[in-house]
Amino acid sequence: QKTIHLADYQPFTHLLDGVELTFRLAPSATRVVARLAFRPNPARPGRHPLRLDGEGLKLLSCQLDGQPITPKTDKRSLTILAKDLPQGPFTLETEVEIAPDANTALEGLYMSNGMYCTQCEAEGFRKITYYPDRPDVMARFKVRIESDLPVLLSNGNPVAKGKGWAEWDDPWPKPAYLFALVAGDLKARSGTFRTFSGRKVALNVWVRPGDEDRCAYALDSLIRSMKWEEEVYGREYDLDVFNIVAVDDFNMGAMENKGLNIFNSRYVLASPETATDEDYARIEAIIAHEYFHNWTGNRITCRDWFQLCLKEGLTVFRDHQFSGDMRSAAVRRIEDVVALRARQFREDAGPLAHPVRPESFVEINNFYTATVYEKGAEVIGMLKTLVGDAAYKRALDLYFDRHDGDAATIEDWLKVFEDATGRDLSQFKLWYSEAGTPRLKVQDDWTDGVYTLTFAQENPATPGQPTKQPKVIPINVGLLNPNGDEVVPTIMLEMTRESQSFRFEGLAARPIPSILRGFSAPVILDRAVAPSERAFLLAHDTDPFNRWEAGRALAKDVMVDMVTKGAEVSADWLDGVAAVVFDESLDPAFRALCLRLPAEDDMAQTIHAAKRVPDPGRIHAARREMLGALSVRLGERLQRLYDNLDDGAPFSPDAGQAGRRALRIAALGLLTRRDGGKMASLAFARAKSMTESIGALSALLDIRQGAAEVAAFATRWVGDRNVMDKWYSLLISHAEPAEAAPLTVRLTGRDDFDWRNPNRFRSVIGALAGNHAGFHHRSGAGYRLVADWLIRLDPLNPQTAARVSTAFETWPRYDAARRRRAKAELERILTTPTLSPDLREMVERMLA
Ligand code: HT7
Ligand code: ZN
Repeated sequence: QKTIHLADYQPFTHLLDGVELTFRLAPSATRVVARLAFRPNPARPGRHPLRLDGEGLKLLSCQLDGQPITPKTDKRSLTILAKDLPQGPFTLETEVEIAPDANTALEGLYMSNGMYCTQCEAEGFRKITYYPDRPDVMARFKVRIESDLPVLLSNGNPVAKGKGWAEWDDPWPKPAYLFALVAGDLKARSGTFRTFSGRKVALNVWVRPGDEDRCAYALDSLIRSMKWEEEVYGREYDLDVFNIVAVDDFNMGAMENKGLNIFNSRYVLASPETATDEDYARIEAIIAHEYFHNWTGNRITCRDWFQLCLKEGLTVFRDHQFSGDMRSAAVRRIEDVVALRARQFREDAGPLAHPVRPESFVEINNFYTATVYEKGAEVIGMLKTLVGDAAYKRALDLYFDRHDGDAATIEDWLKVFEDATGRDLSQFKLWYSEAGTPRLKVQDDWTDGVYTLTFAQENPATPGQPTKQPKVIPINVGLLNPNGDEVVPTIMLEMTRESQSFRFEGLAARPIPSILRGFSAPVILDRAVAPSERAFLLAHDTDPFNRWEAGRALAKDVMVDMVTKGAEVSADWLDGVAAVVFDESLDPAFRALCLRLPAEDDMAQTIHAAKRVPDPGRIHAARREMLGALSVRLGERLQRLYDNLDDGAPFSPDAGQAGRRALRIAALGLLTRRDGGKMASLAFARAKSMTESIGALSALLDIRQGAAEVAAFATRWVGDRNVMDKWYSLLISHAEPAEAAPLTVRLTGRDDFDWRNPNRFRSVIGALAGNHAGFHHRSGAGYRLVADWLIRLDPLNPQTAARVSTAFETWPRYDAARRRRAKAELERILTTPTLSPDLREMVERMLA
């Protein structure tokens, strides 16, 4: 399969003035009639053939301006030669047959539990009909659906319906990737929203019968998202209806199809008994994310797939802002940075590193990555920090005014900021074109009453990019005096050179610096800091992110010393955490975060970045030892904390209650290390919510107890797919290193291990890949098992197989024996006959 390059972009040869689609639905023989009104594109002068994308289609008929023709077709396209095309506008009508019931890749039109649904991003529409399947070809769609199923949905507004049919009209021109169709026996939970200009919008969350009572939170999140976007961005919704549909078989989280968002059911359905607090927060964020795409993605879309970060980075940034406003902004920021480091820093440090705006790809589905999404959002956060809030608002208003209806580029986006602020952003643009996480070395000096901070940036080599240029880095800094008072409140230092110093005068004593407050740039801070200084910041920093960060850095220092030098758990860390955890003036959610230790993969990444070879077994043991020491250090006060955090109030998913539950569960986890599991068993039996059940089960599994509770959980939830996914992944992610692969083998033998379902595959095989010490066990059993399953899934669902294959992206970090084993598995995957281009591209990049 060939590589596509950004530099080769050309507009499409023709423009599309209108699209009329008729679907006659049948599981194994759906007929799709497409009437496409074309005219030559003045941006491509001269005469050109018309080449439409199409894959897996059976062409039944084709007419040009009403005359039957026989176009040239191959496996990927339909072509009409230039000499056979009129020089002006013309209409092409095709009829094709497709088989949604045989579509296991879940791309195009497919079936999930008897329901028809679509997934067209990025290039799925070509599996539905012949079409110029690229985001810069935008058109108005009219859709007719014929089926006996009771609910027939598509994009836009409903225009008419009768027995066995329905018609939809979308007044907003859109690219084909935003097309959607759903047909099924569905029930809705409905509401309404009045936009600020007075438009009444009917809202529906469609689910399988029986699930209606689990949609309230999704609907409420949607209404809050609509209101927030009006208030904060001044943007309102633009159709009469907004439909959300939950499906069980879905490759990703959700999809922002115009007026008809389709969701993985795990990000819609929630009740206190079935969803954890984390699920609630994620549902709120994903509902908001998809809704926000209506402006950032749909009204203004991408010119080509290289510009994916234009819609994804901005929409993630906006959903982070929204979640911060709905919940504690500080806690959300910490959680977002934890996720960024776990996924994006990991990607950026390995063979799959690529720029936020890649310059080439084989399979675009492989570029829906943490770099495009999360680093893309961080880049926008930096832009906002650099220009300030008021200028950001002006720039966004200009962006919406100038580009509404466009298929835009990163150049368009940056130009808007340049025009709104007068700044030159050519150096800033490097954040889009250069991969890798910059390392920021910091030194400080106190001489003659002048405090100087000197920063040096290192931009590491990444695949295909051996050398880099200095980037613009906004560094938010505050200074504290030795009493813990803030003597210099947060200021932004704008670093533009490879090395740069900033002076602070007028201070009475050498200050303690709080650097990179709020994580103002996605960089690795490299500064040798004494444990006492980290403990000081953990106790006093007024910036909540950096306060947490001080504790995290201290924990990492301790763990690195334990793993590499056999050191003991440090008292500085234990005392610092104890002070925060029992400080009643602090938000419980924040205290819970301070109790959480760095993940094992994060530790391996940290050790590798320090140019050492991580040992997964030792990291696992050190982490466990730290938890044991913490449990002893926090002592009896932990019990009081645990008891006092239960106020007996009825369940609410709000952030306040969720924070108290998080702290209570963290306390339970530590108490369980000392009581052999008595309290956790009791907590499991009395649990009033899924958060509490999972919290108690995790505590038990961590001390290798809980067999009865594990069985009881499975008996109770055996018929509930989403809850059983939690059960599978909980068991595997808590398995001991040597046990993880054998346990996975046993669980894959269960009748309900439906590996064709992406959620189930991820909750089992993905969970093994996420059990750091288990996946990287020196036996190689983890590598082998994951590779076996990737090979098995790939022919059915290449997208999900390719995504899960990133489990191997860190293989170069480890010792020679592990590297040899992992590499052998990757090479074995490559020898598989009929390997998909998706998985091949990933494996080849990982081996390069
Ligand atoms: N924009 C959506 C991306 C997406 C997707 C991409 C490839 C394959 C399947 C997919 N499902 C959804 C989701 C989003 O970012 O909002
Ligand atoms: Zn998105």
